[in-house]
Amino acid sequence: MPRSNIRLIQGDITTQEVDVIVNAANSSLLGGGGVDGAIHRAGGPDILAACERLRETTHPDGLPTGDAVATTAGRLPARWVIHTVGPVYSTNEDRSQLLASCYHEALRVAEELGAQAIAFPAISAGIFRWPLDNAAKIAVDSVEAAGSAMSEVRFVLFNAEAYVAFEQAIKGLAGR
Ligand code: AR6
Repeated sequence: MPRSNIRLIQGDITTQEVDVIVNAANSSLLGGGGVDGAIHRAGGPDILAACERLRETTHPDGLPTGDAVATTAGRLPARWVIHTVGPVYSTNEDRSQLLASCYHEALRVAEELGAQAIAFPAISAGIFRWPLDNAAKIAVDSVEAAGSAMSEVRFVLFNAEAYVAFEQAIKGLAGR
């Protein structure tokens, strides 16, 4: 049976009232489109300022794919944004482990912060072109495998198609 701490929501991740929201960022940490753009717009300039400080201090070369790092959430209802960098989808190379690592690392950093509830978008499933059904399966399997003690792991899906893909992935867990 899947762990009961996984919850699916269709909506906008920037409005979620959780301790941590996860950003599908890029290695520069300096913003972009998709959910990254939405988080910086809604959260205001403090998030970018914190990312710039990371680039000047601990992350001069940027954030490697599959890693995660926390900043303030600025004006968002969450307390922290955890930025992670998903892999660009490739048909030549299996990058599934890097995508799984985004979920594991984000959960690890969230637990270090003492977070109880975290919200994830469908990392890599937009501009980075990962096929949705497979991105959903990797996301759900990774969270399940992490066995996080967090009270809630919420996937916030932007449209009905993504919601259904995650619903199917959870059914896949239940069938095992
Ligand atoms: N709330 C929840 N999900 C969203 C939102 C939102 N407000 N906006 C988009 N999504 P993407 P990636 C969904 O492209 O594929 C950026 O430029 C979207 O429908 O945001 O990891 C970064 O800087 C899709 O299902 O992230 C990187 O350069 C999912 O979020 C690059 O895009 C992820 O889509 C990262 O690409």
